[in-house]
Amino acid sequence: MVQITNHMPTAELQALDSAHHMHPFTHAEGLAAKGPRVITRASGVWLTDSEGNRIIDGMAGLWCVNIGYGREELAEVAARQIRELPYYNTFFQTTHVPVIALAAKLAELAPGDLNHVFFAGSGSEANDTNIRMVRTYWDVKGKPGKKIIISRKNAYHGSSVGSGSLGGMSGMHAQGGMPIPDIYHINQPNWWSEGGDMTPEEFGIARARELEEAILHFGEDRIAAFIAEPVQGAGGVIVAPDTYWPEIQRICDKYEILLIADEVICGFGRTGNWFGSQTLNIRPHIMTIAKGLSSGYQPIGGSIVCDEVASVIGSVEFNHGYTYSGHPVAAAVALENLRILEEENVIRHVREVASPYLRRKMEDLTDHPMVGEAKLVGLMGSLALTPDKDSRAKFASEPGTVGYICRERCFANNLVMRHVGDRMIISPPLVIKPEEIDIMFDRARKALDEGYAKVKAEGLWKAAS
Ligand code: PXG
Repeated sequence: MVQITNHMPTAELQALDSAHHMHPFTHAEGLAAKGPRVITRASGVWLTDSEGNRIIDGMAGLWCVNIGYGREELAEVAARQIRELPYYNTFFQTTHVPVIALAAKLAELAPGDLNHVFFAGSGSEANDTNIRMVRTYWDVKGKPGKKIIISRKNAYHGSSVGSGSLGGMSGMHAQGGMPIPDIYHINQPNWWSEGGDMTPEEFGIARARELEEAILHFGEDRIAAFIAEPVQGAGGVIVAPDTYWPEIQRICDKYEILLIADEVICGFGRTGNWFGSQTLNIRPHIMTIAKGLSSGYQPIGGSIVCDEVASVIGSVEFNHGYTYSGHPVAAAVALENLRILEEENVIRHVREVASPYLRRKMEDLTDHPMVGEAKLVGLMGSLALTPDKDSRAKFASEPGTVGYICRERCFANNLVMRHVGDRMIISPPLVIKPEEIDIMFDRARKALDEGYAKVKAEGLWKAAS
């Protein structure tokens, strides 16, 4: 077999990649024509590619590398665990020390009586667990009619058939027979794009009331749960108006339904607290976790479940689980990651240093002709691009055209900053320092200037009518 290494020429790696590797959410022919960037190593907030470029990672990988790259301690823990016990399952009346320790630590960190953890290999798997768990909960409680899970348009909850159905991404639903039955989507609290003439406060209430309307429409006896991200991530870092979550909480309290907070992105410090539910004052029955749980060093996810739901589920045999539920190496690495987040006060750094600094830099950027709203919670931010700030106009071009141009300019300037439609997304490792935020924003401004010039040159500086 040919030895494939970091030292092969980029073009050869790209050719092999195109020949054999199917990428997620990718138009393969387009990528093959262009060639993917080959990332070879990383340290702190910096990536290196096969051409030797140093790229600043404004996305923490995929919203997950919270403690930054290259932490030796995690490598040590993984190696030690592989030597001691690389794998054992948690199915047949067995357990092991890493999974016990991680579950106990999560119960300590999670708010309220969220004291029980069902592990999975990813956020998608965890949300599939949640679908089965909440429906089983109501079955056991003698209310089998309660099956419908209410979610939101433009939410992201994963890519498996179940979690992709919970998500509200129309492009995903168009492929492969989704959504599954008994999932219903209400509108998202995206004031900038959908708020019309309402104030953000009015709009927040109006969008929250859609939950109540849906409950009344189907009947409380048919609704199992409501699921939402505290701050929508993949949908474009949509921060709900201040009035939204209190109203959602009121509605969930009033009717007998379970509240699932999908903390896959918001969890583990991203919003300036351990969980987004704490930042937004939400009291969920179940939290979905993944990503920052291990800072992405190992694939691991799970559901943190409240006493009541765990006790009802515990009264029957719950026929559910994954080979890698509570994988010992992933659990040990996650535990070490939590130790670092805690002992190095990373979340306090987010709240007191990095987030206020990033906020100033983002607000400075709103003087750019293309940048409308700047939104930030903790270290999760977005910039809305618009041809007319006053009217919050959309571009006349296909949504995402301008965002893509700007993302390409970021990439060319060795900055990873993504676009979702015509919003630019920022979600750096939580350990980012002010001087690194400066570098990120020097590059971002340059990229936006170049993007703006290109948008004008291509005749795209036009508002939709
Ligand atoms: N819930 C939320 C809130 C997520 O953001 C998942 C669940 C699914 O997790 P897994 O581990 O199965 O991927 C996610 C994942 C993007 C992007 O383009 C975001 C995610 C995944 C892939 C791409 O922003 N989030």
